[in-house]
Amino acid sequence: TPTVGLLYPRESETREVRSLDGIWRFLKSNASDPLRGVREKWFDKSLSKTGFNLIPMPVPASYNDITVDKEMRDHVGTVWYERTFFVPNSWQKDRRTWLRFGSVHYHALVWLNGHLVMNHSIGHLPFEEDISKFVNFGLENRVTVMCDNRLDNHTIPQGQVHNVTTDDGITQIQGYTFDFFNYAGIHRSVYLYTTSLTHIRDIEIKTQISVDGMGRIDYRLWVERVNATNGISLKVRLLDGDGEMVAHQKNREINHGTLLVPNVKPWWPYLMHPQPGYLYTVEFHITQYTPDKEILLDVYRLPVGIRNLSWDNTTFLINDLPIYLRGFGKHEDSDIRGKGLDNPLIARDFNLLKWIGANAYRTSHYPYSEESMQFADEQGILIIDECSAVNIDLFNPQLLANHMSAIEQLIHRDRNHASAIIWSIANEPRSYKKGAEAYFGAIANYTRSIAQGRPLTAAINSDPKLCQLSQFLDIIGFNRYNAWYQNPGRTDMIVKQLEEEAMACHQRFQKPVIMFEYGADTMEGMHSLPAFIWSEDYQVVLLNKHFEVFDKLHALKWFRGEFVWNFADFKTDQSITRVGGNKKGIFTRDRQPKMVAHLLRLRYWTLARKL
Ligand code: GCB
Repeated sequence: TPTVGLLYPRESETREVRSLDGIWRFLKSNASDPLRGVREKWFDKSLSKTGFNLIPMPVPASYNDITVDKEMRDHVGTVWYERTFFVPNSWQKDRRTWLRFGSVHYHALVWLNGHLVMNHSIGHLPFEEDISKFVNFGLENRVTVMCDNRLDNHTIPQGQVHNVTTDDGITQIQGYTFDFFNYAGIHRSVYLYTTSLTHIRDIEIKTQISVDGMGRIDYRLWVERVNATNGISLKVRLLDGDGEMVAHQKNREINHGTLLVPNVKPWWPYLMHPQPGYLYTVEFHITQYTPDKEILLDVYRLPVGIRNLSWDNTTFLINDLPIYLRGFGKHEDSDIRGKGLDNPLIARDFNLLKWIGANAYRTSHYPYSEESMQFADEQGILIIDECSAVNIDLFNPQLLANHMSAIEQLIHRDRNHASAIIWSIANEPRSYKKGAEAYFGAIANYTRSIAQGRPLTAAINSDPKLCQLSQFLDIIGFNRYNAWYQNPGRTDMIVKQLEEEAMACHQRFQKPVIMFEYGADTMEGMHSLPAFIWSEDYQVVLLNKHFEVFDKLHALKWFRGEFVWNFADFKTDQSITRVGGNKKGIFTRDRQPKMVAHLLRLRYWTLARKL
């Protein structure tokens, strides 16, 4: 089912936005009885009435690393959040009040003043509801959230909860096969906002540039109209980067239209043009005309980059020029806040991307924050936009439905971003297994039906001879850890092997190929000459060997990009292959360069100048 609430909340003449971020009250329920709070209706009153100890918890943030309690870090099951807030009386008459969560991982139930108002699964994506009928205007209101982090065979991604016997008795643990820590909580901002009764619910735009330099924006609007709104009309204005109006339209047709922009300034990726990330603003005004007056009902402004995207069996073009991607796999991950939205971190990451000369990253292995997508639009960083289907394995109909929903919500949220250029439908699924072909045939068909002019990819580690998924893709992404998981220590076994692997991907499927993952765990400060695994020197040698292959492949045209794993070190579950987390970062977890960053910087800048 298509979801709504994916339009980013923005202030305007007709919209007010209030943040509910800050310190909430928090309660961890007992792992052995995760649904006790639902049974006992903890949402009916303040959580303080439960008699349990409440602790202060920052929102947005993962709750796992905020305390010094191991049980909090490793908690499996539900937690409860609550806060109070006021809604002004001025929001009541002829208006609606919306409550919106940027992301709660994994499953969320939300009550307002004791009424269940939202039920959402799959973290990393926003959801909202019109809460007007439950709001106490001019008085205090209470929002209660129950968040459940359990993953099972039907969740995206999958996981399995099982019992283990400890010295203190039986307890539940969450198993999963992906290596990043299953952080949970209210991960992104919570907003309260108001609109008129008649207002814009959703917008979809498509852009194009013709050979004569004419830009074109086709828009569709979903306007929620309320009874008395006869005589409403739509005014659309397009403003350039300096706020000057360059196109406009006024019509009674409020559902769709087209704007033409002569001498358009295209949206270009970073280092492909002196002015990358050029954005226009489309301004939508909904007005009601009555015999004696004109009433402004709604205004929404959407930043828009105008660009062309095209591809064929060997290449991928932006504004009709072939592009080679220089990038990273990333994570939303940092000390203390885990996966919590962190604007300073986003800003720092974009500064590092620009410093190193990258032009792209993949949102491995789930949709990243809307704020980061806005940064990418503004800086001209290309996004391979991945849904949260990492390592899926046991294919079943309910998983398929949830996977489709994850893709629908992702595309719906990100379709208006110029930076989003490719949809990634999965990372390292067990695509060699029985059932994978029917499953991914269905996923690919569905994604293509809503793909909004973008190609489909996936990050694949199955042998191309056995992979049942690649046949459905437009661009083949592959992950390989030569001289790390395969032949550790043998940097002399990279070149031939990798070349053969890349060729095999292309030969079997006849599509453009991108390397989405390669790399080596590296302890910052550890040195060894000759290079020895885990040392900074080893990471340098390993990357250099890969570059040799990339240069050869690139001459073959169909090789369209290189993404090193990972941008920065990140937290994982506890295992003997991880020292405090995954250390394949080019930067440390606190975003300082390892030695290899300087090598990569030289390469990415050289490529940017050459290609
Ligand atoms: C992979 C996964 C990625 C891991 C990486 C590693 O293949 O896609 O999530 O972090 O390997 O370092 O093991």
